[in-house]
Order: sequence, then structure tokens, then C-alpha cells
Amino acid sequence: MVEIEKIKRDTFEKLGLSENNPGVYNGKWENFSEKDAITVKSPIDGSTLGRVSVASKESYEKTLNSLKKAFAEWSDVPGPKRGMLIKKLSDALSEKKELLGRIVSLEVGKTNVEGQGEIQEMIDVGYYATGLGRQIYGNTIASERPGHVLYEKFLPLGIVGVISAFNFPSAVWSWNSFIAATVGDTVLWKPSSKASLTSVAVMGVIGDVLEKEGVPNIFGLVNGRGGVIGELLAKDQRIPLVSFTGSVKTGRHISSMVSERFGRAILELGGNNCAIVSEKADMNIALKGVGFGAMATAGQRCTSTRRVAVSEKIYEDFRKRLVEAYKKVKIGNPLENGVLVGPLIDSEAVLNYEKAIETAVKQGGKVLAGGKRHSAGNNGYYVEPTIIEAKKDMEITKEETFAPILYLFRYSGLQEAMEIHNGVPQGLSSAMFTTDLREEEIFLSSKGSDCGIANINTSTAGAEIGGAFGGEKDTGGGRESGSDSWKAYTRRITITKNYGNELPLSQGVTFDL
Ligand code: UN1
Repeated sequence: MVEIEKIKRDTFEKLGLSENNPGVYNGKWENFSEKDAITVKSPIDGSTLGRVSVASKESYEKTLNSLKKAFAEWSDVPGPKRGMLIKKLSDALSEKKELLGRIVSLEVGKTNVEGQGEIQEMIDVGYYATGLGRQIYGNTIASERPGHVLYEKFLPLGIVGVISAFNFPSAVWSWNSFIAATVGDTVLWKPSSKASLTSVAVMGVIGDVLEKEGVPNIFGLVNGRGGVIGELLAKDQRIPLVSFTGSVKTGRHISSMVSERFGRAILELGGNNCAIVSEKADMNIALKGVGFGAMATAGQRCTSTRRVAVSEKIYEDFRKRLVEAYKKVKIGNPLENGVLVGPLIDSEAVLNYEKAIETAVKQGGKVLAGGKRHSAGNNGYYVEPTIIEAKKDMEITKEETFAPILYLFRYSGLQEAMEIHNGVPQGLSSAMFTTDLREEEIFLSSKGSDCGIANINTSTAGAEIGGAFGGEKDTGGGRESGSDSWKAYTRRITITKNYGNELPLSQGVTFDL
């Protein structure tokens, strides 16, 4: 039996956390205040981990002003130097990886390895950003005019707002923040109120490095509730870009507030990711890939596999083996070795899980595995990973339920597989398990997956930081992390320079004065 209290005490002490933690950082930590403070409970056993204070309107203003001041200085620092500062952040996170990973596990219920993986994702994106500091480049374009040069530069935007979700409480912040800071922006972070302790622990490590290096406070933190601080941020004219991760419903609301004031938004909203398992799949890889995708993080990833479409030629066999695999999965305290599925985040998530299963059964679905709460722990947040045999027209399968529920479909040809696959409003991640080159290329063509992320012979979940992350349709169209996602955190300036002795005009226009 792993003792939560002992782990908590040890981790808190080493990270300088306490029962009452300040939740606002603007170069300095604001004093803890009782007013509206968030009580942090562990979904592992329901115990109270501590409290985190929230930002008042005044402290929000103060933090924003400090970021504005920092921007004036930071945006003048050369890119490679900015990148080197981010490297130091990754170094510091590496040193504290184990402790920070444990906080993630304690606060949001991730398994040990997944908690560690979360911090590793921050470290990786930091090192990626370090290289990016030397690769902030624009194009030089052939000018149609003699004696002219046409080129572009990518300049920092200003203050970037990041509203992150509970399920990747620090990694998604770093995807945005490390890239934004490398291109010269400063960043205001509003974490999920279900993951405020992680934000305090992470900002503790980051703040120490900034202070030690004598860098202006380029990262600010304002804890609070979405309806209060989130709204302030979304409506704030001084924040030219807001990156939001969360539900489609909240994303729609945020996006309308941001676009109303002509701000820009990067939206990473829900996924309803499907894996196609062809009769030409490597069965073992497919089973592992689907199992990991559907059950890891207790199905609480945007990239979780929520639907699997299996060729009728192998359907019976695949179904049997998947159900067998589900039976073997250990559910329980995520800090215990061998546990693969921890708790859901809270009681509301459990109710949503139960409601979805009930609806699925009403709509004609058949529960093949799981389907009910699990007795682990004493808080009731544990549920059994569930497989539901589904029919194409079941409306519930078009919704994202943030829980380990997998809908299983049978298909009889690639066209039908693609209809099932693309027949939902969301478009984040996708997968095809096959060894057939033709099928695979069709899946990756314009007639194939309509998602932002496509995987062949690997899971819908677990994307690497080097690629651009994000999706289409109701997922919101944003891209974060790798590839050229950095451009979204900049403003492009197109420059024309005349070094000649005449003033030739474009499009052959003359204007003889
Ligand atoms: C999310 O669920 O919001 O691809 C992000 C993955 C992780 C990130 C998920 N690297 O599953």
C-alpha cells in the first residue's frame, strides 16, 4: 500500500509547497489570501492536499503590467540568448522531474510514469525551443521591381495568454510558453482550477531560475476560476493572443470573446479520436495501440482513442482479444507499481461516465467490458475501462466523454471505415493499423483522415513535441508545440526595400509627378 500522506509531505517539503500556497506570481509571489482560495483534493483518495489562493482583479492587473514591462526588455534580447534561458528552465525542470511528476500524480491522478512523462514533455519542448532561438526565420521573396528586396520578419506579439486544462496541467503550458518566450513574448498563465497546485510547483522552479539569471519576469501566473480570471483574460485587449485548451463549449465562448476584440486564438478543443484496424493489421501492435490510446490517463486525454473501427474479417478475433486485455488491466492507486488506470478527476467526471454508458445502452450499444464504478480507493472516482459495441447511427458516439469509454464498430470496406472515422464533429487525432501501403496512403490523403494528427501503426495518443499539435473541425484549428507552430506566437511583417535610384511601382503602375 502506498501512503499518500507520506509522499505528499516529502514532495511538498522538497518543492517548498505548504498547506496554503500563493497562486499568483508576477516576479514575486503574492501573499496567500483566504478569499475564494481553491481547495486542492487528490482524486487518488479524496484527501485534501492544500489550498491555493486566487488572483483578485488588482493582482491580475499587477501581473499584466509586470509582463508588459518585461516584454519591452525581453523582446530586445536576441533569439539565441532567449533560447539559452529556456534551456536553463529545462535543466532545472530535469533536476526536479521526479518531484514535479509526483505533484501531477497527486493532483490529477496520473500514474507514476505518466506524471514523469508530463514533466519530460516540458523538458523536451524547452530543449526544442533552445534550438528554435536560432531558427526564427522569414523568407526572402523575388521582387518584381528592379533594385528592390522583398522579405519578411517574424516579430514578437506581446503578452500571450495561456489557459490550460487539468489533464496536461503543465506540459501544454510549456508547449505554448517556451515557444512564445523564445520568439520574444511574455506569457500570462491561467491554469485549470482543478490543477492549481501543479502550476504553483512548476512556477516555483521557473521563478527561481528567472530570479537567479536576473531575467525580467517573462512568465506570470494567475490562478482562479474560468468564469472570473479566464473571462478577464479573454476580453483583455492587451493580450493579442489567447491559447486555450479545453472543451468545445468553453472554447466557443472564449473564441467569441477573443475575436470580438480582433484578438487571435489558438484553440485545442475536444477530440473524438478513432482508430481503424484493418484485416492487414499486425494484431499485437493494434491491440496495444488501441488499449493504450483508450485507457491511458483513464481516457482523459484530448488524444484518447474513443472509437475503434475494425474490419469484419478480423472483428470477432479482435473483439475477443481486446476484451481479454481489458480484464487484465490493473485499476487503482496510480502511484502503485503495475497500475495502468488511475482515478477520474472528480465526481462529476464519474457521473458523465455513467451517463454516457447509460445513453449508449439506450441507443442500442452493448457493454462488452467494464461499465461501472470500481471499488479502488475510498472516494469513488475510479471506474472500469469500458468497451461498448456500437452502431454507426448512435448519437452518443459523436460526443467526447472524458473517460475510458471505447466504442467498437465493425466495417466492411475502407469506404465504410472512413465514414465511421470522419463522421463526428471533432477532428484532433486519428490512427490506422495496417501493413498495406495502399490503405495507409488513402488514409493519409485528402479522402482519408480529416484530423490534424494521423498515425500509422501507433496510437492516437502520445504525440511527440517535435510535430505541430492540434486539429480540425470542432477541435478548433490551432497548432502548438513543434514544426512551424512558433509562427502563431509572432506577427509577420512583410518588408519591401528600394535600394535603386528610381521609384518603379508594382503592377506596372506609373505615377509621374
Ligand atoms: C491533451 O490531451 O490535451 O499526445 C494533450 C498526447 C500528449 C498530449 C495530449 N502528448 O497524448
